[in-house]
Amino acid sequence: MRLTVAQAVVTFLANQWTERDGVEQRTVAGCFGIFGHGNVAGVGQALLQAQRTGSADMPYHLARNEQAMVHAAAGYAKMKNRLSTMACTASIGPGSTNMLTGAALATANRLPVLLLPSDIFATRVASPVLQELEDPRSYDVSVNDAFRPLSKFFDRIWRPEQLPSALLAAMRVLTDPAETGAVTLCLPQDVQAEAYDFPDALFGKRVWHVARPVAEPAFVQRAAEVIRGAERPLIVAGGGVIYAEASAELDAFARATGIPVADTQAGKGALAWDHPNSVGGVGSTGTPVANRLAREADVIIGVGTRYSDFTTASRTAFQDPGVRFVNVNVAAFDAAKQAAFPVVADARSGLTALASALAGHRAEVDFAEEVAAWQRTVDEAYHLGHGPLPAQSEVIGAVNDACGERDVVVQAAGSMPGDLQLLWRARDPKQYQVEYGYSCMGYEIAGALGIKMADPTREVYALVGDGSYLMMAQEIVTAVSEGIKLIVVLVQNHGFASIGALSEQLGSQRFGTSYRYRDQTHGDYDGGVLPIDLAANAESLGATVIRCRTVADLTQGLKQARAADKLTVVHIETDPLSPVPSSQSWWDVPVSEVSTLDSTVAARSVYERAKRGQRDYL
Ligand SMILES: Cc1ncc(C[n+]2csc(CCOP(=O)(O)OP(=O)(O)O)c2C)c(N)n1
Ligand SMILES: [Mg+2]
Repeated sequence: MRLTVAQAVVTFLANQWTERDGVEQRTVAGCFGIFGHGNVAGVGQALLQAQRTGSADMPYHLARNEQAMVHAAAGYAKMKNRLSTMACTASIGPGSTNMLTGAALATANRLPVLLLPSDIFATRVASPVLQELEDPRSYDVSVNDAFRPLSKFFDRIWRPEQLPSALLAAMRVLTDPAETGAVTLCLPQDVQAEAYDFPDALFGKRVWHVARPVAEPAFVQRAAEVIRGAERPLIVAGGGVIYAEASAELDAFARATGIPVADTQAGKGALAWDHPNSVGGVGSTGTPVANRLAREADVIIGVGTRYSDFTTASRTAFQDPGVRFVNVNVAAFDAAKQAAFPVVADARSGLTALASALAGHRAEVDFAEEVAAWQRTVDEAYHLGHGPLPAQSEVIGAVNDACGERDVVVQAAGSMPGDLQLLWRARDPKQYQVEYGYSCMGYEIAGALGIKMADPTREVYALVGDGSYLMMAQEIVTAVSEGIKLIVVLVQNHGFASIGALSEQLGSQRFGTSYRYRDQTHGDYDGGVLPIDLAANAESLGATVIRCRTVADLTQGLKQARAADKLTVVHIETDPLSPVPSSQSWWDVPVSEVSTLDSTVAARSVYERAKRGQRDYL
């Protein structure tokens, strides 16, 4: 088939399917993009031709920022349990490098995204071309080489002959749950438009079967022995449980063994908040119940978790001197963490195997009363009656109350991920969509867009801080133009509540963390509040905006937003200093060892004391 390289890419992608448990879906369901001279006549022409002639089904979605479109693709993939994603085409130079942060986010979170950055001329006839960064050491280096460390597969198509093997490798990595992440195929702008006689077989329907790898029986037996010997075991449920759709197996395992289940940011919702074995988040932003159990546990059963520092409270969460780990993970890399007894398996097959190896075994761990007491604390935080401005915990409570069983909440950075991890009551495995692998400010609206595209049957609430909003709100325009309804809850607290609190705790006196006028006498940002109106800003982008002052207004506003049929922003101002219940945990953020500031010296001594609790889990 004589096609251009770009036409071949589009035709190929339209014929790739992913299958798991007998269900097939498109591996790459569509393409986000922003055109420039690097892709308008290559990939752009191919997408146009596909649409006009019906030769390939590859819907195109014009984004407003390349970083954001990768976030949308990542959100899409996360919502689809990594079984389907989107491609992203960008022009050469800045259009492509704008995708770097998105690539890192996808890979950090182990989410598949297919990136198609445009690249410099393969022929070099007119080099340097517009937006080419010349490297005097070599002509085959371009800015796109920056994608290499961020990608799980990277290739550059210098010649059309290279395309088939690159495409197959790209699909293999995208659909492998242990390997997946950002996959980057760089497309030089001249090669995109170059024709070649591609083999017909490249364009037939191809199905990528997603495995549920089964654990080695000997490894299951060893792990089961360790769990049988445990007196105070604790399960840590990570994102892998949700991606493997293993909630039913986790539920059965927990009920049969009586072992409490804590969750990570990616794993929240694996069990509903009111499941008899649920003890909430574990680690730096976990519940005091889960953290008490973690402190005393002699065996931790990590399922589908990569043990970020938030989960381990920077390796202070698990304090039993002999604590051992059993890790069920599809990736050997993660299964081996904390010198664990590894069970390299899909969460569903791994839990099933462990459950049968443990038949009849029960651990007697007591936590029900503590959980009940903790839930009273959550109720109080939801209804604090804080004034004059409401507390963030009340906003979270109001959104939680407004949410139906299947509604989705999206967040990524600021003080909200921690507060949500602590306080959110998840009722469905796909309800809690907090991106906390890369915790990227600006992910929220863009990610929510992809999440809603992945499942239009659910209401999607993007909770956005003012810092995140100012970084990346422009996909409101994309959502408006695509007719995609989102509910954006815009939480205005005039700066970084999160980093402000952290700064104060670490002796840095909230330096440079509030959005205020610079005071002309001492130079800090502690002058008056800035005359900005983010609600008006959202309105100017085409959103319907509801301005709320009180929690009662918010409840009313959320009801209205839920009933609306277009993107609605619910705006509320909160008190950045409002209290949140304590996690009774820690996070390692090093404080200056020497300082002439009393605040730093004091924080350093607190830091050194906390640091002594750090374990090596060897
Ligand atoms: C892209 C990016 N830059 C910087 C950070 C570091 N950071 C984490 S939270 C935060 C402030 C977030 O402010 P806002 O969205 O208003 O949330 P708040 O802390 O007020 O809840 C910053 C700067 C980040 N996570 N992502
Ligand atoms: Mg803020």
